[in-house]
Amino acid sequence: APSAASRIAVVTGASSGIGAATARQLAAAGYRVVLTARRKDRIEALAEEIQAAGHRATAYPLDVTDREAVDEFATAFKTIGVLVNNAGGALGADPVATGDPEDWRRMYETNVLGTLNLTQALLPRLEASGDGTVVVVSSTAGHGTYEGGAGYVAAKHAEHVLAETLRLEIVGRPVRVVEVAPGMVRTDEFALTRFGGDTEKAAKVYQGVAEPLTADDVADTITWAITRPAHVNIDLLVVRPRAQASNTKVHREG
Ligand code: 8X3
Repeated sequence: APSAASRIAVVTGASSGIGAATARQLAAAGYRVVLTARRKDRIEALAEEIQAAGHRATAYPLDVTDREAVDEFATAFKTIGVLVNNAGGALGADPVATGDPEDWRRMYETNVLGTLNLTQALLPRLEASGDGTVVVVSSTAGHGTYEGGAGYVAAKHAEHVLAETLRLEIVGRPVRVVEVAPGMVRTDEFALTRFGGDTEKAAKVYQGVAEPLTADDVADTITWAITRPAHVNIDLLVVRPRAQASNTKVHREG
């Protein structure tokens, strides 16, 4: 069980997918989870669900790209045990030659600056807990590229660099920096958001793949890394479905 001082776990992007699954699992592991996302109704419903299961959860509507709001959010806590930087996602899958700069900008803002905002604002509280953990949910796109992926891949590489650099800079202080890099995960919204709500394009992402990862598979991994003893820092976990050997080598049936 987590120590008294490090009981709060903040999860961004907790309204769906990996964030929601991680919030459920951390709550079950004994953390008081603070759910953040823009969609108030979603996180409030999830907080109620977690409470009904006998665990502690609160919802706090937050846009991770709004630095003022993030700083205001931070003032609500004296100490925080865990920050899971999960908010983000992909927009578009166009080649560099024709990609929409607005998509690139938004991906950089949510994935990279969102992670920077929360990490900067909460780092003093994580340190004050005496045993803090920052998790960066990056992607296999943070570790290799693929055609049509450049905007997202660039943002995810930046998140990887943020995690690696932060770990160097704070060594000796009581905060771990963990990066979890998932490959193909089938969630309700990731592919749909990427393709602007186009269900056909979204379905193609997973077509013929016997078993992509689920949000719970990734949440398991995140929760495992967080619940290691305080002196054990899991730097990087790359997790893919068995049917995916690399960003571009995916086994499809039929
Ligand atoms: C998601 C993995 O392959 O769609 O982060 O970029 S991929």
